[in-house]
Amino acid sequence: MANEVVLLDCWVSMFGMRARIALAEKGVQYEYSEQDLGNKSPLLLKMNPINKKIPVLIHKNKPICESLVILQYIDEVWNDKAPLMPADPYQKAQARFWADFIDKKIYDGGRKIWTTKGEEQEGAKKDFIDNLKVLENELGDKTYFGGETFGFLDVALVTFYSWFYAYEKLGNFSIEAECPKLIAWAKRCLERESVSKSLPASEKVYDFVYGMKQRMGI
Ligand code: GS8
Repeated sequence: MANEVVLLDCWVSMFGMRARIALAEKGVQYEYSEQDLGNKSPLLLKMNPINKKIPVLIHKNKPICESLVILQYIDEVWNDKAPLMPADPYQKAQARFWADFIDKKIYDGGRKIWTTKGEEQEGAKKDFIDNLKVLENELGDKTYFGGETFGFLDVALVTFYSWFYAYEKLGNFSIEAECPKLIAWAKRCLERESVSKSLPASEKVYDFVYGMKQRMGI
């Protein structure tokens, strides 16, 4: 592998976007390698034989898997600028707790919205909004989740924003009407080049999800 840093990724993945944002925040040059998840490459299978999922960060030929692990690795290796993790152990624990909440509730919750219909979908939308409100409450009146500086939890959550339009359109509801402060935070994050350049256009994500829904026969 010619490049010291390679990211195995897929453009529409909110997990892959996390790694992209972190690398951009740190100013790390890397090779972006788009993966076909319908036909996994020998490189992906070799680098992530356990989960066989993207993203995988390959640094000096060694793989790092799982987006939250990747974020922490990037933060520790390129520690000369843009710290992502709070320094305080308690704040660090809190950030990890909420990132885990996002992975468990927001990812699965969002998926439920576009894979169900009728009463099930209504329930999925309610749960999703309830969980976003929990996060909005955690944000409070702060600029970012960690306070004044953009950090780990902002990276972990903001990538879902690129999927919100698809959830809204396919679920026929408005996230902004329910969680205005969270949307204002997401827009604040998007003012950063690291974020705006790492997130695909919402319409493109919608087209992708719509296509997937059709392929799945939903
Ligand atoms: C999730 C990665 C994931 O779901 C992380 O990195 O944080 N917990 C992991 N990757 C998906 C694409 S995004 O939905 C993936 O690679 N799927 C391929 C498959 O499941 O076969």
